[in-house]
Amino acid sequence: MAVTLVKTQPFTDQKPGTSGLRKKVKVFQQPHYLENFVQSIFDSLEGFAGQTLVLGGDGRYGNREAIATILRMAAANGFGRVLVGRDGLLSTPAASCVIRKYKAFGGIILSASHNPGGPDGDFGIKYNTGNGGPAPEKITDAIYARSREISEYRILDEPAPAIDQVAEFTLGEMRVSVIDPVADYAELMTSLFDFAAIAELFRGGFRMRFDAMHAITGPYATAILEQQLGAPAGTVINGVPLPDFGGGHPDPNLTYAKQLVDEMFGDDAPDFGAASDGDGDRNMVLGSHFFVTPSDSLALLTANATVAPGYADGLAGVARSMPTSMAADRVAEALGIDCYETPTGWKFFGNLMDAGRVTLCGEESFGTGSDHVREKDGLWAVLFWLNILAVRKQPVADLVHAHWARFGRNFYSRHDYEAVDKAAAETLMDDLRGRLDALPGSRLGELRVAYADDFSYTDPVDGSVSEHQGIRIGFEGGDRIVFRLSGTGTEGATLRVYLERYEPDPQRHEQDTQQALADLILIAEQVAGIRRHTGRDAPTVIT
Ligand code: VG1
Ligand code: CO
Repeated sequence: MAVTLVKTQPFTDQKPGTSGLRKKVKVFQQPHYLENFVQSIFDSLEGFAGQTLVLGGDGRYGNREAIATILRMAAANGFGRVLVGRDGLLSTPAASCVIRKYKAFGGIILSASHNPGGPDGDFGIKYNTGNGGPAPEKITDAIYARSREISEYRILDEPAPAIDQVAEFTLGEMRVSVIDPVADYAELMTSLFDFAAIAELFRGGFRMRFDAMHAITGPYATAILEQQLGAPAGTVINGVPLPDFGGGHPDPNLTYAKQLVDEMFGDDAPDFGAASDGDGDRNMVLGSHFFVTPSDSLALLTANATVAPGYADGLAGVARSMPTSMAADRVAEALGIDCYETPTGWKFFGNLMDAGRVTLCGEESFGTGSDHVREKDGLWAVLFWLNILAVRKQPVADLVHAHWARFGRNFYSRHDYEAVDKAAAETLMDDLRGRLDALPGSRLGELRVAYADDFSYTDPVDGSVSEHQGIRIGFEGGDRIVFRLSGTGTEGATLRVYLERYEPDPQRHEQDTQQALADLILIAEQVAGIRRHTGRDAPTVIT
């Protein structure tokens, strides 16, 4: 086996963010850029000689070439076997499923998730550990440290085999198993949900539209919804994954999933609509003329979980990221189960799930999942909703209204200011941080500040501490504003402002969300000086 040791220089910018290393394709195209990061991953791990690595990606521009390179590097670094998705494809949740099922040492996922693709778009890479989940900060910090001092990487002197068919190869001394990207995942889904009941729902004329946004979930959704569950052909739209996602922005929200949203709010709207993102871990759920916020979705799944066979015994607990609305907290309280509040990013849920403390997790950013894998899972959430709809036999809007009537409604919205000047965004955050101590007890608008802090999280399982995870301003009565800078963007900075108001009175549940939050939106502008710092009058995206 001929291994080449390639001399290289460190790059200074390979610090993983909320979910792996994400950069413009152009940055990844620099010679050695990908290789340096992959070698830094391998150099930060111990004990993988002869072990199995899972490899796949969301199919975006550059995926195929990166897969070939990583196969040759895995062989040169001594992995015993790589399980790679056919054509280099694996959705993020499917990769997590495969890592767990085959007890792999870990996995490399090529994805920039909801970020646009194509030559001018983004690329990304992340490492997942043997539990199937994103590497914790201890490992991502080690990878970053290694990337700052790397001087060579190892690569096999042999081309990687074609991986367009399920097959077995050897590459150097390493086994390469090309697997069907959908099969293991689909099997896991059948073990969790009542497929017979969902198939019956479709037989009864229930109409659904699933927008795969030309991203990775197309093949998964077509196989499961149309082929296994019998939904009519055409239920899945934009189902063919394309390297540039058809020029779109594969982020399932009211702005970017426009085709689906137009249909769900149009004449003759289907009963149920859903979409997923670039790598298949996000979901958006809609009823006819009705949008379900991700925070409400988590609360509703928690409240109704036992209708699904995989959750019939009840939930150990539930977790949500800090900026996610507190709707799930009320359900957890009613159910008598624990509710955890973690920083943004799925990596913080892993320990809680591994320790058996939580079953369901969710984020306001269209992410929901459970301990069936260690990633959020878009299609899983959609199947969970279908299972609930099949059992409850009520329209989506009625289910959500009944939920609000019982638990109260958490009006919730996120305002994103994308691609703002990085220094300006950091100054805004620093300014605000500097004034936090003086805020409690003061009045902002008509509201009195109950607390103001920079969120810090101590992992209850391993005691690790993560600081500066978002600025929270909480008001008497439960209203909240949270400010965070995104850790997934690749252009300037993205300021996220999260707004929440709890409304127990069902008479007031029909208000428009932005109206219900209007005074909080004003307060956010006043307290943070968004316009003054960023020059922006309005958010780029409102979800
Ligand atoms: C965003 C979301 C966060 C999510 C992350 C990865 O991070 O806010 O909730 O976990 O994306 O999602 P940030 O740092 O930009 O706010 V995905 O679908 O990219 O894997
Ligand atoms: Co994603």
